Amino acid sequence: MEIKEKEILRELKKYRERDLKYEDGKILGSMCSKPHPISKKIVEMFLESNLGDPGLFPGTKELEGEVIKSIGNILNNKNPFGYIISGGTEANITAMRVIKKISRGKKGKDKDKKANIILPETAHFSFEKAKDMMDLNYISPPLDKNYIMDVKYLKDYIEDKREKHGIDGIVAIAGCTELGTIDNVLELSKIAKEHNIYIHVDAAFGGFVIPFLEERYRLENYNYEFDFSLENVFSITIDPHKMGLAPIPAGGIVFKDYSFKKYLDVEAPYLTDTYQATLIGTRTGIGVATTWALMKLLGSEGYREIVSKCMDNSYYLIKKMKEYGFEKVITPVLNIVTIKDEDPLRTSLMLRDMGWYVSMCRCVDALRIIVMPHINKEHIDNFIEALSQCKRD
Ligand code: EBR
Repeated sequence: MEIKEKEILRELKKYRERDLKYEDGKILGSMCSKPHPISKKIVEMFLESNLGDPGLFPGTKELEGEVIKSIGNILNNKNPFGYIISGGTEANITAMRVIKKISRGKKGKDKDKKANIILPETAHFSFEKAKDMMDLNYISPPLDKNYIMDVKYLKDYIEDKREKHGIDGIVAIAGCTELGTIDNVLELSKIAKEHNIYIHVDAAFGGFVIPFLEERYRLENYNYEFDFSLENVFSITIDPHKMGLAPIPAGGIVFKDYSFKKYLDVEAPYLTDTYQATLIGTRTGIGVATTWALMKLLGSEGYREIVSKCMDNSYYLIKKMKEYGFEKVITPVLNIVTIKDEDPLRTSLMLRDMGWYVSMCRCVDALRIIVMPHINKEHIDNFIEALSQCKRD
């Protein structure tokens, strides 16, 4: 038996060795990073936990409540309600489910009408999945010169009499996947308040960055506000498995308060709880425990240090780009750097042949580099050399 086990593990190792490693510094397009080392022990400790049946795991369930409280704290919410789930995709789908349910209630006899939701062009593709499942109608206003939703256009659109009663939700992004930009949630909140519209903020990436962004990295005249202190922000996606350094799976969905639970609950007669609200039934408590531990261990100060290092390296990359004659699309808002490129697909494939993994923007011809905690200045030096070699070839 023992020999068999050893053989199996050896076999597995061979597969695992073919994977890229974050510490090699070649993964430049990922929003995940090497999990914090404390995670290993916690994964083992919580291996069999299942929050799909919380009555059997009351300790883990209590931890989830505490984590949501801590996350609520960084999002300016004293009474948060939510879950640590599989990731940003599940979180966004969950929020769309709530908007759809509320809109059905409002539409009364027209309840089969689609929910109309304003969503930026640059929104993550998880919203496409929600649309397929729930038959939603998305309206995408143009982007302004800062690559965020054009608020003026949106205001006019909503105030247009024909549309006035038809908008059920607005999705704003705080840390856009492509460029790291933040929608002007402050202005959106004013419009939403006036017209009684639900705002969901997708801060899957930015949620563990913006609250810890030091003043010196904040751009002038840029609006960084995105949380529950703004009226009509009713839900926020915030993923510990991105900049929170937790291992996958650890996504987060947080609502303004407990009253939103009723839109999610389904009866679950054979569980220890009468209702289940999460999309996924059987779910591990590992994300809850690791997030709880990391928030305690690192605290605001620890996260601030991590974010500052990433921002510092982002500006270092910008400096190197300048030296080598590469242009940025925008000054980085968060730790995402964009490099203008006439043929980003070709360049990214060339880079891949040289062992570098970068990704591309959709809304502009550019490469995008996510300067995650596993990236250091030496990696950046080597990358810039490789990029300039691509351009010489
Ligand atoms: C990027 C996920 C990613 C992770 C990509 C690792 C490449 C990697 N983004 O190697 C936003 C703003 C996102 C996002 C994912 C999701 C979905 C939602 N919103 O379900 O955890 O940037 O993948 O998050 P997920």
